[in-house]
Amino acid sequence: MKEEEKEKALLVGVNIDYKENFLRLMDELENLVYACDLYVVGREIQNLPEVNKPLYLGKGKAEEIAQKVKALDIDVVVFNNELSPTQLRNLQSILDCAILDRTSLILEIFSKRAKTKEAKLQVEVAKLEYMLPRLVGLHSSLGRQGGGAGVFNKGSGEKKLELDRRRIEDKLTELKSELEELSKDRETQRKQREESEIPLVALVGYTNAGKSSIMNYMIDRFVHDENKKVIEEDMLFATLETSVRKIEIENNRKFLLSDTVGFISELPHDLVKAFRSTLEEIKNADLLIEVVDYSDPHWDEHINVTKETLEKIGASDIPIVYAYNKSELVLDKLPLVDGDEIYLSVKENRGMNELLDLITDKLFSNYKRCKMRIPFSNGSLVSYLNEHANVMNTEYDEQGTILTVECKEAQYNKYREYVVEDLD
Ligand SMILES: Nc1nc2c(ncn2[C@@H]2O[C@H](COP(=O)(O)OP(=O)(O)OP(=O)(O)O)[C@@H](O)[C@H]2O)c(=O)[nH]1
Ligand SMILES: [Mg+2]
Repeated sequence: MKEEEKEKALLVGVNIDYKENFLRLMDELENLVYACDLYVVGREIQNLPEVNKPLYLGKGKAEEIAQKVKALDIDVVVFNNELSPTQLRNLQSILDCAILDRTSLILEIFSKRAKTKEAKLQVEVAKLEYMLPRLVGLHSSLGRQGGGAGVFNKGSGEKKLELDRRRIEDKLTELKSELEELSKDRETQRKQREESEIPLVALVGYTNAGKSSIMNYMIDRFVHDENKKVIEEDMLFATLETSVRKIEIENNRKFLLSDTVGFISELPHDLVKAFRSTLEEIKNADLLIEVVDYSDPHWDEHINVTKETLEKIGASDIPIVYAYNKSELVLDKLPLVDGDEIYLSVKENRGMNELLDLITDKLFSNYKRCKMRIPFSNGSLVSYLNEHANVMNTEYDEQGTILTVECKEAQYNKYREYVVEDLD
C-alpha cells in the first residue's frame, strides 16, 4: 500500500517515572503500527508520576491531542499501553476518532495475518475477550468480516452500540468449542509424534529474530521440497501458525523442527490464552533453539521477554540453545561457539554446521550406540528401528540384518537380546 493511501496514526505514550525502556517501547509501538499498515505522523509523550486513572493522560494533554487530531486529520490514535474500559470510553469522547491501544493493535495485526482456520479462530476469540469488558466504549459492530473489533472505523464514536454482551458471549462459546475440536486434532497429531519417539526441537524467540529463516535453511538443506518452506519476512509477526518439519541429517539422525509465533513484550494475555494450543508445541519440545536478533541493541531485553513468555506457557524447564542470529551485522569473526550459545548468520550461512552440531549433541548424546543383529524373521523390527531410531549403517550376514544404531535407552533395553556390540 502506498503511504498516502494509508490511514494516519498518532502515537501516544505516558512515561511513568522516566522509565528506562520507555523510548524503546515507543519505537516498538511504531514498528507495530507499520506492521498494521498504518502511517505514523507523530508522537505525543507525557511524563507523569503515575497514570491518570480515568483518562490515562492528563486532561490538558488529551485536549491538546484532540486538536492535533483535527488539524492533521488523523484517523487513529495509538496508545502505548493497554487502556482500561473507562479510559477508552473517556478518551473516545474527547478525541472523537478511532483509538487503538497496544493490545488491540497487536490483535489487529494478528487478525490481518491469520491464515489457517485455527489462527483465525484464535484471534477472533482473543478479540472478543478484549472487547467484552469494553463494549460501552467501543461502539463497535460485529458485522464486519472476521468479527473485527471495529475500533478502526473512523467516526465509530457516533455509531450506535449494536452489540449486546450476550451475543458476544454466545459467539465466544461457539468459537471456543470449534477451537476445542481443532485442538483435539492437534493433540492426536502430537500423540502420534510422541509415539514416533523422534525428538522435537522448537524454534522460539522474539518476533523478527530469524526463526523462520532457520527453519527454511533446514528445509532447503535436508528436505529439498520448496512446498514445505515457511514464510519469512522483515516484519513483526510474519509467522502466526506452527509448522513442524521432519529434518533428517547425516547418519540417518532425525528430529522434528517446529517454527511458531514470535514473542513481544506485553504480548496480550488473552492472545497468549487463545494461542495456547499453537504454543503447546513449544511446551512439548525436547530442546528449544532460542533465536535472538543479535544486531538489535535491545537483544538482552528480548531474551528477558522470551524467558517470561516461556514461563507463562509452562516451557521454562526445557534445555535451550541460544542462536545469536544476524551476527554478521555486528561481529567480524563468525561463527563463535560458547557452550550452549552460538553467534551465527543464517543469511550468510555462517555457523549453521556448528548449530547443527550443538543440536545433535544435545539431542543424541545420551542415546545408546550399538550394533544389533536382527534375525531375518523379524523384519518388522528393522523397519521399526529405521523409523524410530537413528540407523547409521546396515549390513547383512547369514543370520540376519546387522544395524549400527543410535537409540533411546528404553529402546536399547527393550531390544537388548539383539545387541551384539556396544559402541559407547
Ligand atoms: N541481516 C540478517 N538478516 C536476517 C538473518 N536471518 C534472517 N534475517 C532477516 O530477518 C527478517 C525476519 O526473519 P524471519 O525468519 O521471518 O523472522 P521470525 O523470527 O520468523 O519472525 P516472526 O515470524 O515475525 O516472529 C527477514 O527479513 C530475514 O531475511 C541474518 O542472519 N542476517
Ligand atoms: Mg517467522
